[in-house]
Amino acid sequence: MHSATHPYAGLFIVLEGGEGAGKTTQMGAIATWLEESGWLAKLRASDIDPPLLLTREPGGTPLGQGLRQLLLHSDLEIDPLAELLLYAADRAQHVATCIRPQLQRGGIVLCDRYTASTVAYQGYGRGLDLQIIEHINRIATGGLGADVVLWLDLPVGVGLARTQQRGIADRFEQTAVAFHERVRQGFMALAQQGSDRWQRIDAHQPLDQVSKAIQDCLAAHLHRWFETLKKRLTGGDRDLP
Ligand code: Z5A
Repeated sequence: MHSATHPYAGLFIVLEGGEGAGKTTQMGAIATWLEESGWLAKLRASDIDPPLLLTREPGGTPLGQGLRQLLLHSDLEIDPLAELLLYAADRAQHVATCIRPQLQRGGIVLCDRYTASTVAYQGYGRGLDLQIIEHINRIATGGLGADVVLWLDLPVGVGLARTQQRGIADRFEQTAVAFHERVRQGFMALAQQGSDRWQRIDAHQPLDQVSKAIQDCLAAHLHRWFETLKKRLTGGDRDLP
């Protein structure tokens, strides 16, 4: 499971999904659960500091915050290819300055959206060539993939109704429902590729049930990963497979 996605000692967890799926809410719940169930204390005891990095795309770095503002909240017209490259620039900076260093330290990264969002939104949503997207994703990440992808799935109408209650809509929330249906199909297609790293979570349930499903899934990964981490730390080897 672990060595196929990146060579580092840390654990890379990504939340994916359409609008209003509950990713931001569940990021907070996962962080609380990791603290309360003692996982972060175990990492601190192994001198991993910080034990957990909570981050997101776009906008996980100072450069990314500027790009996020342009991408989601400006009135500028953005061509789909330019949009793809701006997400790639955000990701390249994020991987280089935040994600990779945290994984090299042996810590956990919990990230709201990553490469699958580009496939779903720019590929299935905007209709850009999927091979080009895969290539650009590989360039931006240097091939660094997530260990666990939690896909929070729910009907498009339910997710959009949740976000509409918030008031001001961003660039994507103003887009037609058909676009969001294609995005969901994109996530579905990725999930159906059969990777054991992907886990579909039914996000159309009460909050605590979604949290419980996520915890059940993560617990198994965390136990396996921590056993490997301990061996690597004993061998003084955080960076190599
Ligand atoms: N994008 C892209 O096109 N290409 C890329 O490569 C990347 C991103 C990386 C990021 O915006 C946008 O960038 C995104 C895709 C595009 N599209 N948009 N918009 P963002 O980060 O601001 O938006 P988001 O990721 O979609 O976040 P969101 O709309 O806030 O959704 P969420 O984080 O998944 O949901 P939430 O904020 O946790 O919950 C939404 C509301 O629902 C909130 O009031 C909750 O209290 C409520 N909620 C949550 N869970 C439940 C349950 N279980 N029951 C009832 N109510 C719930």
